[in-house]
Amino acid sequence: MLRYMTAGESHGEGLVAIIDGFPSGVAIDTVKINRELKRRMLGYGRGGRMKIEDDAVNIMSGLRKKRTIGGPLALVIKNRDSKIDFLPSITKARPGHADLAGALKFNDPDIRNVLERASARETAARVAVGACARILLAEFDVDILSHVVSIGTVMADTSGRGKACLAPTEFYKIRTLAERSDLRCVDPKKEALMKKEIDKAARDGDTLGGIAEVIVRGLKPGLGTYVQWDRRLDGRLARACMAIPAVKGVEIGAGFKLAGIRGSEAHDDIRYEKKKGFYHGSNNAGGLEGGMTNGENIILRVAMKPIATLAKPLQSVDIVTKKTVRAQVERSDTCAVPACGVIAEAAVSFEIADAMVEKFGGDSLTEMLRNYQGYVNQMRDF
Ligand code: EPS
Repeated sequence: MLRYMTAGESHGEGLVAIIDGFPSGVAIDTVKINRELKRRMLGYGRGGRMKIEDDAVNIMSGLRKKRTIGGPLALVIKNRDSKIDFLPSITKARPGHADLAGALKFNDPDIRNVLERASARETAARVAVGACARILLAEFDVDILSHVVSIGTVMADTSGRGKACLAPTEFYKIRTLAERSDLRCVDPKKEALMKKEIDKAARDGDTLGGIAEVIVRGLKPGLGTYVQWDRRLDGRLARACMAIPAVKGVEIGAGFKLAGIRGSEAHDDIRYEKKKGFYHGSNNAGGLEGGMTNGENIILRVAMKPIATLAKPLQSVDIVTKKTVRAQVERSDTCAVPACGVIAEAAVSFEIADAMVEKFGGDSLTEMLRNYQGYVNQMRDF
């Protein structure tokens, strides 16, 4: 199966990821990976670090003549800001960050050693991994987008979502609008209000969270499985997205709303047309039923809490002197919800690629495509 690990500190030499189990024969264009890395760096409300870095990947293994050969892919992203050994110690724990629990866990009174690895900088490596997964998924016409649904109290107008299945044209329209927007938001009026809210939070020395939505199209039914709890794709996606720094909630399809409506309203009726095959009349399930894809778009939302580093810091304790202090102030972002959406795209891409490898065999792309086509034919003749 596909798996990966990352290494690296926020101000160390760089970030490293190793992907194991990637099929052979896939053309990997680093331009595509770098494009994803750049998307992660963007967004209104980002801090000073993003002006310093120019994230780009170097692939050190697993490729020959720009094609995968079946061995592990080793990805390296260099940090420009790499002064880790010269940074001062920190003892004033920031509420909401890993600082206090990390210092206690690793028995280390210098929070610097905690935050260097706990920093969301590590997500650059996850995005590079997700970009490789995305290149694999493109071979099967699977496509993925994210857009920002809310920042603070400002909600974009996404009414109608879930009522009907997204037509491909609508998918690409959402993507075009999101890519054009500073906040990855498809609603320009609400985007303007979101920017105002971010400006106000910055003036107040405060931070803001929000919600980003990921949509995946082009999926066949039957990825993932209900036969064992830990192989359910909904659970795998939720875990991967919940593991993004600052994410406190993951919702699939109509999610929490489903708890308050009747079954007759909640479930997506099943239809059949010779040309289309089986499909659903709506998509409250967010493309997942019984822990498997059901052939509709996957729709998933991540709720990001406000960034924990505040310019006007909260009350805390100095972990060495035990005195009441104001928390450490570090360079940080006012709002990183657009980046969180891009990271969620990467997390989702990886989990879906893993499920594809699981279903269609992962040694070579040729084998996967043959098995995929066989499955498509099997469903056509069902
Ligand atoms: C980030 C890099 C970090 C932060 C931010 C995200 O760099 P630095 O600490 O040098 O400014 O800007 O991390 C956090 C907000 C956090 O809480 O960890 C990045 O590359 O995304």
